[in-house]
Amino acid sequence: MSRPLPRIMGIINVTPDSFSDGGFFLDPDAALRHAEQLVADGADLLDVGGESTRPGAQAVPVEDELARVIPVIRRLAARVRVPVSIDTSKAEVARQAIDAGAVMVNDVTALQGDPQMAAVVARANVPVVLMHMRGTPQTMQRRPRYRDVVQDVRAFLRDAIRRAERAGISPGRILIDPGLGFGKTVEHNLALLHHLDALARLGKPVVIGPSRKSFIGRVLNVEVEERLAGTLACIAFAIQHGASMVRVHDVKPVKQLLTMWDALEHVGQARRQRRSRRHRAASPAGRAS
Ligand code: HH2
Repeated sequence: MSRPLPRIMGIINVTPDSFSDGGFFLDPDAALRHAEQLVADGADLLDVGGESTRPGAQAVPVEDELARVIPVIRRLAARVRVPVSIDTSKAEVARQAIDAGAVMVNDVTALQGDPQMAAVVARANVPVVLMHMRGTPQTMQRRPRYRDVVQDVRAFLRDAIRRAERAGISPGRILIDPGLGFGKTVEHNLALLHHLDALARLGKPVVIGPSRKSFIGRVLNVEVEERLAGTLACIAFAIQHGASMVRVHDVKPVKQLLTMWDALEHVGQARRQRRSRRHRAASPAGRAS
């Protein structure tokens, strides 16, 4: 049986300092034009963020984050036909974003960054992405160490799911994410992708965000603008290992990858079905029926 194809979450960074597209979409009109392009390219949903979480990024005051994301979310909710998610770890930003039309919360702190976040999500009854991060963006890349990265991240996400459900978030509204690049070495990121099935067995849809990240740059020895092929390889690998959603900057090539993948899956499935029909017809039991 083939799995459904992952959904494509297109990234809209309304920030001056994101690691790969900082400053491009600060103006709400530019953000809207970019969003429309991502939807035309095949995005199934859009993730709007107003605070960079790149290693070493400084925290943004709540008023600044609101001023960046709320006008954009309002416009997107009125103008684009796909759901909009808010990428924030602040409860007040999530609350106002939901009021402005966001229908999902993507929290890189897995509800631990703000004590009010779980209640905001539970009350609004919207889906939430719980992501693993070690430390904070300021500290996370200082000598990251794990006993066993896959088991440690799995245990963190299992506990995060329990906390979310205890806070009243509906079990069917929870997604999980290993947090590629968040407090991980190159080897940690590769191991998490390689063993994604172990996270998928927690029973929640798995989101992954490898897009243009530095572990790809380190493996291929390329700068940020040359990481598309590496991103696509991560996504192709993750599809086979249980990813349900991919968070990406370059929607068009990812959509092409998924469409091609689907065509290949279907041809294999149709061939298997034909062979098993022939096999049944040729067997004595099959002939008798
Ligand atoms: N990665 C980033 C931000 N948010 N959310 C989830 N669920 N998973 C991720 O892997 C993830 C995320 C970092 O990427 P980007 O938004 O492009 O950069 P920046 O944080 O510098 O804005």
